[in-house]
Amino acid sequence: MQRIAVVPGSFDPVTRGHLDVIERAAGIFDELHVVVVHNPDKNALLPIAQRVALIERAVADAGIQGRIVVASWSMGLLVDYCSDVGATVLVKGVRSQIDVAYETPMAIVNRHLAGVETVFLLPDPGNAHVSSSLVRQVAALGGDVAPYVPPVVAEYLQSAMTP
Ligand code: COD
Repeated sequence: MQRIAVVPGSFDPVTRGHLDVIERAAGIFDELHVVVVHNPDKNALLPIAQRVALIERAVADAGIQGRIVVASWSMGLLVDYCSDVGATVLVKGVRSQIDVAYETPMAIVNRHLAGVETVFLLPDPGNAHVSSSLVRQVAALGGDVAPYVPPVVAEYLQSAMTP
């Protein structure tokens, strides 16, 4: 049986922390969907189509594009996307107790709604401090984001933020 999983996120923008989780999840599952979802609790920087394009470039540059589908979802429940593509597992990265507290109710509800299980991966310690919001802040203030994001994202942010 094909094991299909979904890695959802805002990915605004995709970071080295996200890419690490995506790469490790791709090693566990037969097919992986990386899905950009609008998070209404966050002020977005990049349009969703741009986030999708940057993830596609980053996974291609990392040489892990083989069994990875990059998509976006704005049609309702995330578990409906899972059902559309035959995915039975969500993969989330958890960096801290704050992430665990945020993710736990969603994991329970997604299992109740559709029987979709959530698998949590711990971050690589070198990426545990990395977040998209930190990247957005450093970029907005003119700092170097290269240590935190794939090269394609660093190039994009540098050109997009330069007046
Ligand atoms: N290392 C490891 N993991 C990381 C790192 C890092 N450095 N940075 C982020 N992550 C993890 C996050 O913990 C998260 O699991 C994932 O990567 C994505 O992170 P973000 O910040 O890009 O995305 P979020 O947290 O804004 O995404 C939230 C979702 C949109 C995925 C969430 O709100 C969701 O699942 N929504 C579903 C809507 C729905 O169906 N709701 C009803 C039922 S719950």
